[in-house]
Amino acid sequence: MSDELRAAAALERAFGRTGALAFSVSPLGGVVAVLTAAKGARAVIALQGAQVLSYVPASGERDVLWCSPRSRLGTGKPVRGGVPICWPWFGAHADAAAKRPAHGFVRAAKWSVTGAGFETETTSLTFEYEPSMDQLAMIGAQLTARLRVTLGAALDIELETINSGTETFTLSQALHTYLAVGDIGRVRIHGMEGLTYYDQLTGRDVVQSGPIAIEQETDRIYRDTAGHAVTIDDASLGRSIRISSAGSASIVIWNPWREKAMRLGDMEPEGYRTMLCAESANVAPNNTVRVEPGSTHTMACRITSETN
Ligand code: TA6
Repeated sequence: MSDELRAAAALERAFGRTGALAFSVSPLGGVVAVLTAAKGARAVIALQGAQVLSYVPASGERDVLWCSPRSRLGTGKPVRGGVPICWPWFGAHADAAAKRPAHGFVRAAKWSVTGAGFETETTSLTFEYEPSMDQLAMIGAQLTARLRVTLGAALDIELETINSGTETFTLSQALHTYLAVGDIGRVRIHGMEGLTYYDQLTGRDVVQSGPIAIEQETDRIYRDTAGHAVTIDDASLGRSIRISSAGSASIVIWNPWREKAMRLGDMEPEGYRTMLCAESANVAPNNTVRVEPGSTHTMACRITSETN
């Protein structure tokens, strides 16, 4: 029996619940949890990175999340798709000379399952990540990450940062959500109207006028977005996906477009046409979070989809 099968069997014994929660070895390799909830909603979460890979609502429509067919688990790299967790920093580390991984060090790390919850309408699963001694020394703080995924009429993801040390930590983070769309050219994104974004490609601040259309490589950090939900209208699939956030003051909108998609290597050449990242985040320099000693910060997103 492989290590993965042994691990899946042990988790099944410890947390499994018939008709609600099962553990198996994914076709991508690696152990995954499969959550089902009332009325047939389904989600798949990899232990690696505590990464949600799939979310199919009760309506049975197409998966709301996009996942690259070229991604595999267990390669040391994060799966390109689903909801990678950028923590305890977003993007390139502030100390460029230190050659630290982009988006922190937990996206491809092994998280532990620490709890499961079963309610009439929902199934939830909780994961924890304890940084290594080297990682704690790197960040100069005593932090633990906790992720809770709750599946029901929506997909709820909560990322907690627990500071059990004596030093304040300045946190940046993102739930780097990859959404599945029918054709990026027929998508309009609402909810950011009037907000200012930092354009990562030009280095300029821009005020958003009207809905967002994606017609080229797009890499924007909308700031001070608290209270603003994002709605992605997908004319091609005839559905609207809504992402509301809490404990988040930034929203990142990203599509690599053709040339960057080719350079990424783990994306099919035309893969950019069927995906869009809309990320609940807290991004420097305007929207970092000071996590005081003894405190816990929670960032959450709620993803729903409605067919039109
Ligand atoms: O969230 C947008 C972004 O920061 C882009 O700049 C791009 O780098 C993307 O994340 C993907 O990053 P990754 O490290 O997964 O290739």
